[in-house]
Amino acid sequence: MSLAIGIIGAGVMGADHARTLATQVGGAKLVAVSDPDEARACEVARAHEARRHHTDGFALIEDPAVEAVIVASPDHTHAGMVLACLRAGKPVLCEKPLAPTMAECRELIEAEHRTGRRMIQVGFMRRFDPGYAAMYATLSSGRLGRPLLMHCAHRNAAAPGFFTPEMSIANAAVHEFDVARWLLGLEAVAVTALRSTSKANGALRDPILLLLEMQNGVLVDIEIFMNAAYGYDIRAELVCENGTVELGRPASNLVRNEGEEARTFPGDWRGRFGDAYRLQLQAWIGNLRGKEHGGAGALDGYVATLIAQAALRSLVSGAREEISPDAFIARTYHGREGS
Ligand code: ISE
Repeated sequence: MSLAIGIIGAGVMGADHARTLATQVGGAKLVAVSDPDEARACEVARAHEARRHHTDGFALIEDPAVEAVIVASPDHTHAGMVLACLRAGKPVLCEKPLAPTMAECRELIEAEHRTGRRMIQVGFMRRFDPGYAAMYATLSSGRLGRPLLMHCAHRNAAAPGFFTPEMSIANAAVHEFDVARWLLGLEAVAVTALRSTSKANGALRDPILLLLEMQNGVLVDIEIFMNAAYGYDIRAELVCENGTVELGRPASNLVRNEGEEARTFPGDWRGRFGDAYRLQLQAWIGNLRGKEHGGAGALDGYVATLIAQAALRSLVSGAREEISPDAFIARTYHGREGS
């Protein structure tokens, strides 16, 4: 029997998840879509033969036809939607960030803890990208020795007009925070945001350079450039004791013409990470069926927001900001309640 999935949000990511789920993932069926814009909800539902649509995400969660939920609504709505899923006993795959504030992330972790099982997966899809997975395997093989540095670049062709410096960090850089923690198996202990000459108009500081200090003295530098103009380009290189490993580019054809040789860049993350989104959805369905396929959990969402908050403080202060995992994590995850 296919699992009946509802998607909250019929914007760029909601529509993309709907398409991937309906056309490339087994064991699940899209049954409902919600969006405050009814025409949009209806269009995405109809395109993938989902029979139900709602204008309210909470109504979709309560819909008896829906067994599990994908949350792809605007970032500030995530916490309320995820909490409602937990209350309704429905597992949820929430787009990143899990929530923009620490208080909301804590509330979600506690609510999940009370259910006694894993209910939340966070959409850090890069963990499923074949390129990052190959980097992980190379590092794990031990042949490169210990990691020393990681270089990351995160470039978008053009940010939407509503993008703020907060979003460059809380919406974009969080992917880098998560993938660095996951690849290196280390936690971040401090972050410094360095200001550069800004290309962007208004308040958006762009590009931003972040320096993450990880445990064991490993350093991670991260360029976030939301208006890089030429295309969507994600880079990563691990520098280790005995060599380096660099993230490959997904196959794109090499065109030779008029004395030039050129490759194309995808316009945005849907083209670049199509495989990762598909594999993430398939793994989530596997998890729901009791087969462990991993993926980021609520604690990973919490830590990404913890680092993002410190990076935002640093962007304002210009100073190095320490990241101290608070007592909350220890209490919740290491059974030290009350100690
Ligand atoms: C966007 O929201 C994403 O999730 C993309 O993966 C990221 O690369 C992009 O910068 C974000 O704006």
